[in-house]
Amino acid sequence: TNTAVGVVGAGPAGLAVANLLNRAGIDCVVLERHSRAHLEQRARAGMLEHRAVRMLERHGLADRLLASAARHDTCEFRVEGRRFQVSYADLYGGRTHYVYPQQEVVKDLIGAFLDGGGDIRFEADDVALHDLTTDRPSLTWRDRESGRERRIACDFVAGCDGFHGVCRPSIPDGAVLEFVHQHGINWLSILAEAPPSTDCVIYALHQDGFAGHMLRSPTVSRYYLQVPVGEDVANWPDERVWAELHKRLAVADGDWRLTEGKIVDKRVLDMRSHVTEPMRYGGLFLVGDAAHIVTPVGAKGMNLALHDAEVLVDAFTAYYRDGDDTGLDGYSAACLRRVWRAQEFSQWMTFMLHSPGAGQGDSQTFLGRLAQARLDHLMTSPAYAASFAENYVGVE
Ligand code: RFL
Repeated sequence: TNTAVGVVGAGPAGLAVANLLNRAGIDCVVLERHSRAHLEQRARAGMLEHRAVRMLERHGLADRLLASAARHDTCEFRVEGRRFQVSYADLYGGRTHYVYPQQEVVKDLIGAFLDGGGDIRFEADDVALHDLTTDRPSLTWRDRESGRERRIACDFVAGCDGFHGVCRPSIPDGAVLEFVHQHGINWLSILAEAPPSTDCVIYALHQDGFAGHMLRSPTVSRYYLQVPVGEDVANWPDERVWAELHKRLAVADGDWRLTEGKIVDKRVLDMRSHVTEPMRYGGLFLVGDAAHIVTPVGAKGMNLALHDAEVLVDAFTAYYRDGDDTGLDGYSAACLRRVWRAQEFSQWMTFMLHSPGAGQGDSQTFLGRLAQARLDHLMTSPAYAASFAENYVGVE
């Protein structure tokens, strides 16, 4: 078989590429390691920027999202029990976040693609990329059910298989630059079957470390706790998680209460950043997490993936319609501009919310005081808050 674009990975990036290609009348085949059922219940991100939602809407992919997502216009900071809210939508032309779990985005995109006659091969094992620097790259894989080896030739490959995928490692050593940064911070990430105890995201600074309360749905919430680097999740039985959340999120006055629930997922996240430059090697275009990882602090990952997908499909459309390859040549630079902006903002926010020695007996540091000064600036300066709002809800 042949196709125009071979897409590896059916996360937000790969599914957005596939749907937009389908709508542009460009043939593609998607290869995905996991089953459809697995993808449709894999909980990860949950905050979509105004811009990402408008993009999905333009392509007729946002009906269910617009009918059911909560819109968010405010976030709250807590500093040692004091509360402060930033109404970021008011500071950025009324643009809001949409709270809609990633697995729902994935479910909608799989449904729309298959309804439109799209071709996804789930449970594709041992995907391999070949002849990327020729005009006829190809993909091979083994179909899990039948055990049969398959091959497809294509004009281009869209590498949308996330950070641990096979596409980026298919690029020979030295052919691209890799920028890597470890932020020296770990989070315990917790997903619980608990209704939200807040109507906006809470970022709390405490001498024992950062705590966050994110929203996902009326019955599920996500929480984060800063933990020592290299922490073992076994050190965090559920009772300790709740005790720590109660303590770090507590307010000095008022009657705020944290509602507990059944913890369904608990894992340690290492705050790291990674950028591959350029996001292209021959006929392979890297899209989303396959090309770049940002820390989850600013909630940018899924939004960047959707932006890359749109830029890439615009470029493919110009190529197939007019024979114009300037968009393909400019793909990497166009995406990286937004990627680096998101990296800078995420690093800015990471630094503001984490005293470097917090919880490790060393909260009185120079960098800790700088982080406090940054937060104080945000709380007192409308001009600074407007700049935060633009970055947080996403530059247009
Ligand atoms: P994905 O979602 O990882 O999808 C990659 C797909 O490729 C498949 N795959 C393969 N298929 C075939 N062969 C192989 N060899 C393959 N290897 C992998 C995988 O099964 C998968 O289906 O990457 P994509 O599409 O680039 O999307 C990126 C987002 O998933 C990611 O950036 C976000 O989840 C990051 N993120 C957040 N982003 C936001 O915008 N807002 C948030 O609030 C937010 N919160 C988060 C997050 C990520 C988190 N974790 C778990 C890392 C919260 C958390 C806890």
